Amino acid sequence: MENKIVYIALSADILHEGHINIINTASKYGKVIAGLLTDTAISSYKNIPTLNYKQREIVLKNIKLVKKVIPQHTLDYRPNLNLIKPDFVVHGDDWKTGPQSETRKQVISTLKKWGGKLIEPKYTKNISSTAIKSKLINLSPNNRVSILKRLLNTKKIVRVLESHSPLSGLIAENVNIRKKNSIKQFDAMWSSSLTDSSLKGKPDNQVLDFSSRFSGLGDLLDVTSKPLIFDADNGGRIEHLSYSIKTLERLGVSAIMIEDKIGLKKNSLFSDQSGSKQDTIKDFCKKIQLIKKVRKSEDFLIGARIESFILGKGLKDSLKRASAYSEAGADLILIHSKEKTPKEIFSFSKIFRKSKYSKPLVSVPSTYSKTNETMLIKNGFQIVIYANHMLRAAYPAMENAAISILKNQRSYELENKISSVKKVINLIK
Ligand code: SPV
Ligand code: MG
Repeated sequence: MENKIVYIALSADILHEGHINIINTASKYGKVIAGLLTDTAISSYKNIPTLNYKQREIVLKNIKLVKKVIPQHTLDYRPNLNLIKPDFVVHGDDWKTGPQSETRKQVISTLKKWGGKLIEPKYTKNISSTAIKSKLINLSPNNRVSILKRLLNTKKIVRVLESHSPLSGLIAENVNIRKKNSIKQFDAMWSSSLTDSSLKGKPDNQVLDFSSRFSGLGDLLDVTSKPLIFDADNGGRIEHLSYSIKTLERLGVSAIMIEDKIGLKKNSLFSDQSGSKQDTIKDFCKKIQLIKKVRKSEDFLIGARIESFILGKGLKDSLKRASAYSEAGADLILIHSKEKTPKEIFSFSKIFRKSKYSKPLVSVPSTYSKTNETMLIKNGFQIVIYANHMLRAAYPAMENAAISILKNQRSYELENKISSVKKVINLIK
């Protein structure tokens, strides 16, 4: 077996005895080459790994029985198999059924081309990195903060869901749909001023102060692990901003989003924006520069939200502001719009993404909701925020339940439209 080559593929985020079993078995058949899944490959079917590629590579390279580590860029083994033509591939026998069975078939038929063989040791039961990680849900704030930046470097588009409570945060955390080998899920949460205010029965005009919103945020972050972007309206008074940044970073928030409006705040989706004023470029840049100066970590991102289209100022003004905000230190640019189509934001991205000030672009498709993620990616957007949908879904559901009880003078008619008591009791494990 001296000159034989054995290929194994793994994520190796948390190394456990299951991995060691595979590596040991593989080493009995020849020289072990490990295909280490890249962050992009991993995040196509589960959460982004805790350790990045470089960190995982160092660990794996220092395992005695692993002779070489190469990147595996997709879940598909075939590109690496065709490259190194191994005599053997070793994989646990758990992939004979389920979503990976197709990959298994591809491996067998590719190996056949040069007479290679698939070896399938018995899968080590009850152990997986994902299971270990779920026990470690209490991420340290530092770990959580940096995830958003890593996602931006890994995913075509970072998908963000509004979360106004710990319970809605758990939906953003856990809901996913699987399609063959890939998984679709939310990558991050949006703390919205609109839905935080509505939840408290107050208008979205900053009457709900940051202290109250931060304390709600603590509860949400207690039970979730995904990164969060905080909608800070216009950031409040510049004299108070450094205190807010300190709290947000301590809580583990990954980004602050500030908008360039001043005066009594009005929600941007109101058709009547009279009385709303835009900040001067100079003053808004001062806020960005201050955040840049006081933040502890460069992984805590500064989002600048441009309201030119909302206030009818047009493309030229929005581009001028984007360049200035980017130069002042914004890490993300949110170009907001309340049009029914993405025409104006796409005209913006077409020019801005080619400029030397280009930064990752954020879209909030509340009014142009026919626009899908593929179209946003094609037009240069890297973050999409579904900014209010959890609250908008909850409100009519609760209202309908109340109306049904009034109409029928009992709750029976509701039973199959709402969660069973048993389901609610078992909701929180
Ligand atoms: C929010 O969700 O509070 C926002 C987005 O700021 S918008 O409602 O479109 O202004
Ligand atoms: Mg808001």
